[in-house]
Amino acid sequence: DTWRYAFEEAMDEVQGVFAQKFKEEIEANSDHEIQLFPFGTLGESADVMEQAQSGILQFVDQSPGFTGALIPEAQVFFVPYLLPQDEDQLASFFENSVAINELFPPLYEEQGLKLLTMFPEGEVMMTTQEPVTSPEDLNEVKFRVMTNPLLVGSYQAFGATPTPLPWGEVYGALQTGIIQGQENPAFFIESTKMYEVTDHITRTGHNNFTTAVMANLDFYEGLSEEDKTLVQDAIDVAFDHIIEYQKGLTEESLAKIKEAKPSITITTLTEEQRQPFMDTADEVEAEFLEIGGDQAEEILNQLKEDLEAASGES
Ligand code: 6CS
Repeated sequence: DTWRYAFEEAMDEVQGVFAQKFKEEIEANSDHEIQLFPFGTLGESADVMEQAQSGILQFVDQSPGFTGALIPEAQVFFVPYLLPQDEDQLASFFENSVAINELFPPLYEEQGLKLLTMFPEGEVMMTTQEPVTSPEDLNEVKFRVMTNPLLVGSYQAFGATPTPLPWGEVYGALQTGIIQGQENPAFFIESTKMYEVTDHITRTGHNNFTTAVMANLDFYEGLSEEDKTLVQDAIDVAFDHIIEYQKGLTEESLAKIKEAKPSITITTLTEEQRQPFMDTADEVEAEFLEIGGDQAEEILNQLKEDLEAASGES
């Protein structure tokens, strides 16, 4: 039989590399086949999620940037400066987190989804048409964010005018001036040529992109024990692969951007310049506790504990 797996990126982008590894493992170890659907083949993230919930798709990769609209607790990933940038610490956190491995799965199940894994996709950077060194520089800047209420709140706190849009509209909106900025990891800024329609990259260090791989719950529960193990093992192999694959990717991607567009500026904000952005974290955290669902507080506290544990291990 054939299992359908959709993701929000192209085949050679991070989610695609993960999906290809998953497919390779499943097909090498069983008679099942995986059919991959990259971004653009089945609609926007919101459309794809409906297909996964209804069982048209067996697997889906969707980041909390979109799932946060469905599962309010998943918005926790948009409290600024919560996640570290250290790659080893992040990998250990995602692998061992009690919040991710125990608290989130029942919340995804309520939406008909079996949460299989979450993994990091890299440091999130702002790309804008004017330079940004302080929140004042974001004043009046229409800044595209994923359709996640807390991410909207976070950019409001940063002083920008957040504009939630599905991914497919971002390039055109920057080109026509409807928006003047967006955020994403370096590999994605490079592969989707965001540098063609923005002139400045700013490393504020406020987040690392998180994504999640899920199965349709009824499909997953209908699998034999053997197939469940097959799926879990393939997820574990793909997780290790994607962590390894991303080593050095941020710097390589920035170098490619600089080569393609020498006039682009890439600015890493100093601790002092970051401070006013960091100062918004408490306010955004408070907003999360308001809008993050019944388990917001439990998830936030557990996540902080898990991060603390991961910082000790790496
Ligand atoms: O900004 C976005 O919407 C997209 N960013 C990434 C890194 N992956 C998929 C997502 O749709």
